[in-house]
Amino acid sequence: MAEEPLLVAVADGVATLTLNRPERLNAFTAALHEALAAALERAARDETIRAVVITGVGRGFCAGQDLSERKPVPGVERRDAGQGLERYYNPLIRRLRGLEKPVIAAVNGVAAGAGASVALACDIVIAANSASFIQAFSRIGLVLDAGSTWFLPRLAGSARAMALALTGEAIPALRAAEWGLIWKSVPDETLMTEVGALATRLAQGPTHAYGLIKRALGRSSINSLDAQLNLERDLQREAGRTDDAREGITAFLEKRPPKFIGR
Ligand code: T3D
Repeated sequence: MAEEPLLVAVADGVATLTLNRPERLNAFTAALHEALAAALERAARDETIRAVVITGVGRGFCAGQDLSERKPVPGVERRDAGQGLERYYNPLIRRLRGLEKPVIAAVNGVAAGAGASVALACDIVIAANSASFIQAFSRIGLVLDAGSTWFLPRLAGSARAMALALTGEAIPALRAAEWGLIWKSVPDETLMTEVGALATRLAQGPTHAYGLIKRALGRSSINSLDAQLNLERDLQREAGRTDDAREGITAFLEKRPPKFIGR
């Protein structure tokens, strides 16, 4: 039987989604996209899942689109390279950003092309020191996609974004952290322990409030300050009505750790 392209494990409120095509540095095929979409939809629906981790098997995190699925055929009309974005990548990035639960990318190795975009679309990115990020698109005559033209300048600034995009140079995890592209870079051997501890902590947190925080920060880059102040007011109203806000404040006043239920 063929190996599953995605391994899914759920424990202690954390869904760990592991891209499993190590011989191709976990490059995306249609089958991998479909498995990942199903796993993220389940994570959105299932109340017992309160945090998601995305990582890869082997020495790569993800090398973007599997180019063997895009082999040009001589004499055949050139394919529509926007089709894969419309069908798979754009819904994936929207799913990651729209999931109202924390998503952590545990970048275990090279993240290239849309693999780098997917990492940057996650809420918190922790990379192994040996990992790297490559805007590989221009190396093969394509344009940055899967959100990279949106994430890169916002995270790294426009000068760095432009140089990374045009040169396709690899940026090591440590520098990516220094530049604010990712949250942090850690020794390879501690990556999964650190990510596991963080994911477990987040899975015990105020999930509903986390979702609202994601929504607010997601809107901040397009909203005026005025609009953002109004949004914060509205979201705070919603957060303030949750069981978790009641518990958080009570626990603080009683000088004990809060016990959040995610609602
Ligand atoms: O059409 C649409 O849907 C548009 C959407 C596009 C989205 C995109 O992501 S476009 C960008 C696609 N990705 C790339 O261009 C990256 C291609 N890979 C590389 O440049 C290199 O593999 C890396 C720089 C990432 C790593 O280099 P290295 O030297 O560490 O590893 P390697 O030897 O190149 O790769 C190991 C194997 O994985 C190798 O296979 P082999 O020779 O052992 O049989 C290699 O061919 C394979 N591999 C790596 N990336 C891909 C891949 N096979 C298919 N597709 C890949 N993307």
